[in-house]
Amino acid sequence: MPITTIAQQFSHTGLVADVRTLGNGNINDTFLVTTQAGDRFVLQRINTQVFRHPQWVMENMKIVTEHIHSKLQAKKLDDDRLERRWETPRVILTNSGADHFVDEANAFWRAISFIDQAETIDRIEDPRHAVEVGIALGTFHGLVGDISAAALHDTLEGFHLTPIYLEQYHQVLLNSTLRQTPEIDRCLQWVSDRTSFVTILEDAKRSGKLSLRIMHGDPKVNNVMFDSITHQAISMVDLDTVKPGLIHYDIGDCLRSGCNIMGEEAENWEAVQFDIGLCEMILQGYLPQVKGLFTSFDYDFIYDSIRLLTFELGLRFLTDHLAGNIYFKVNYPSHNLNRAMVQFQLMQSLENQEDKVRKIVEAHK
Ligand code: GN1
Ligand code: MG
Repeated sequence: MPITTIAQQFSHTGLVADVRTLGNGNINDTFLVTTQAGDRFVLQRINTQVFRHPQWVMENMKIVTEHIHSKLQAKKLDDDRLERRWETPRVILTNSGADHFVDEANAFWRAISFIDQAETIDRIEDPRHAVEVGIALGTFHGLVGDISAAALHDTLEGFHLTPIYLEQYHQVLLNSTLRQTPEIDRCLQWVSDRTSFVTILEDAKRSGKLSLRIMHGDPKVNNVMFDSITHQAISMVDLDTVKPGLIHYDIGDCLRSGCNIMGEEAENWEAVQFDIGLCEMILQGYLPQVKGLFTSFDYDFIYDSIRLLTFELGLRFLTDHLAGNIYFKVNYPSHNLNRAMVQFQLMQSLENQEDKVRKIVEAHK
């Protein structure tokens, strides 16, 4: 079925004029649809190998976006002058009122609103963006902080549970026939030196120090939208992974993404560094927004969460490389290996700056 026919299912304002690829997601396929009337929306094909229950993804997304939307509406009514622009993507139903469309090849499609007059960046180049990234994640956590974790489905079992990724890595390693190279050896060493800390967040969860909340699940820099004119953060997008979890997965993921100036796709991984100045700015944006939500333990685990999530993503890329690139999309055979090395190098640079990160957190308590 041509993609315009699929897009047409979600178009309420006339004929679809154009469909083009949008962004560079590693899992789903994303398109920008423009109608003849000039309206735009986002069309996505969900990777059902990863998201085994796409209906649950839609249910979570509807609960969260409706919750945020009604809060924003109430705030607008309360004081008709919102302090800053803030928007949430919203689910667009098909012409027959469904929240998704299954085509004849059994692919799962859904549409969401397009946020206009906004842009995304893959890496933080202007330090002013760093504070905004922190404000964005904090605003999001604040807006969803009163949804009970039990209200959402677990759409991706094991997502961000590092001990499970470590088990999968050991399994894959046993069966891998890949030739060992100096790069792979280096990665194996990076992992084996750190296996004892992989349970740190899960242990904190089990002992009640950290509790389940609603997390974004993928708050990397290019999932924050900035107003094209003011350059203020105005939305957190890519809500597929919104589900019960620790907000520390988000904190770690956001900082490992934001503090890597060279970006996840850097080719010369050896030059990658964790930028402590950006870390300070992101936390300076984030922490004031979550003051009301945070316990003293929440502060204590910030450093560990950055370290763990950086390690975890390196491990996930490495495992996928060893397994033959079955999870993340790749452009060349060693793409996931290179991505893994970027994360491990970033982690090592962060480890060398542990004291500084802890001091920044202390100062913002
Ligand atoms: C994947 O597809 P994308 O880019 O939104 C992944 C994230 C990783 C990210 C790394 C469901 O997200 O966990 O952090 O790649 N999403 C899933 O770029 O695995
Ligand atoms: Mg994502």
